[in-house]
Amino acid sequence: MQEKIDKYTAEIKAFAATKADELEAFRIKFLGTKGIIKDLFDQFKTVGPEEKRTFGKVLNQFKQLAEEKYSELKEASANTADTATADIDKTLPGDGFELGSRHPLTLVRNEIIDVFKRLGFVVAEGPEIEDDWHNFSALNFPEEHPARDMQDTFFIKKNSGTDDIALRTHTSSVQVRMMENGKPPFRAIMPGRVYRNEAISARAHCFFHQVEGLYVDENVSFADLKQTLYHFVQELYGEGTKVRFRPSYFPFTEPSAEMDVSCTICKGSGCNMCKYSGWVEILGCGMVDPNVLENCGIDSKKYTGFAFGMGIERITNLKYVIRDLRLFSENDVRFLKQFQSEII
Ligand code: 2NL
Repeated sequence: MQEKIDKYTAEIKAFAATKADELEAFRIKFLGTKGIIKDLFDQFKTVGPEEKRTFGKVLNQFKQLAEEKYSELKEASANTADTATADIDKTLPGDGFELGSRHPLTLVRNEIIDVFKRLGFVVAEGPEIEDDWHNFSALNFPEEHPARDMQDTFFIKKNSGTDDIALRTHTSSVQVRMMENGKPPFRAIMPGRVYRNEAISARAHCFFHQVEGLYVDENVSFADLKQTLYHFVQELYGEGTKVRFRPSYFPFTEPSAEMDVSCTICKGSGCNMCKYSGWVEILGCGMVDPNVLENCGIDSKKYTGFAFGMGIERITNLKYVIRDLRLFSENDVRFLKQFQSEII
């Protein structure tokens, strides 16, 4: 018995497994229910009292040695691991993760919305697929108006003129729906995507984004329009930005105007953003044509209103000096990640 113990003690001391299956074989051989230690203890039961005294201690020490060896190797293998994880260099820095960023059009749209919200305007949205009435007829477009033409409008269904279904060409259709379904006063802005059947280039796209605004109440005047839009420009481009109004024409407003701001890049001294004029056009506006109010069921003798519309792309180009409209829809991350990241 002593001989066996000596032999196994040497074997245990020399054992240095690194693989999990070798370690498991060790456990089964020495510590298993049919293992060597169990066997030795069984033999121990049969020896005389004299031998029991000497072997009792030796056997317990032997058992302890085997158990200690096993737990020591088990712990070591858990730390270094014996499989593929052994190849991982834990001193390397972890993978970073990048935050996304807001699309520049979203940033500018939100800025525009915020200014008007502070003035008490609400935000309204509507469908991108519209019927002729909401996109054209209610807005005083004559039957033969060129804007209805196939070249400008994406028609989904050509029925009989007034029954046509098309992608909306402006968000004015949302204002028509609002006026038809409610009662004045109205004070709302309508952001959204609109579509025009145009060839894509640096300066034109088949879709773009608009914010339109509408204010209808008793005694609303052109002075209210001018003051509201002047305030908007001070908020958006900073105090001291100049504005000027030029007469214009839209079927749905009378009188109509276009509004320019002093060039935000060169402050009016002349640069290629403003084509050396010192002024940049940013929106169209006017007093809502009485015909439009009547078409929407509003008494044009009692109520007047102003409306305006602007392209978000144009405002964004001016703010960030972007010269190619295609950048907005190509989703090139090198372009997108230059804008404010999302802060959660
Ligand atoms: C532009 C010009 C404009 C409007 C939009 C409007 C809507 C209703 C009644 C009257 Cl329901 N007007 N909207 C008015 C003037 C100009 O947009 O250049 N947009 C990009």
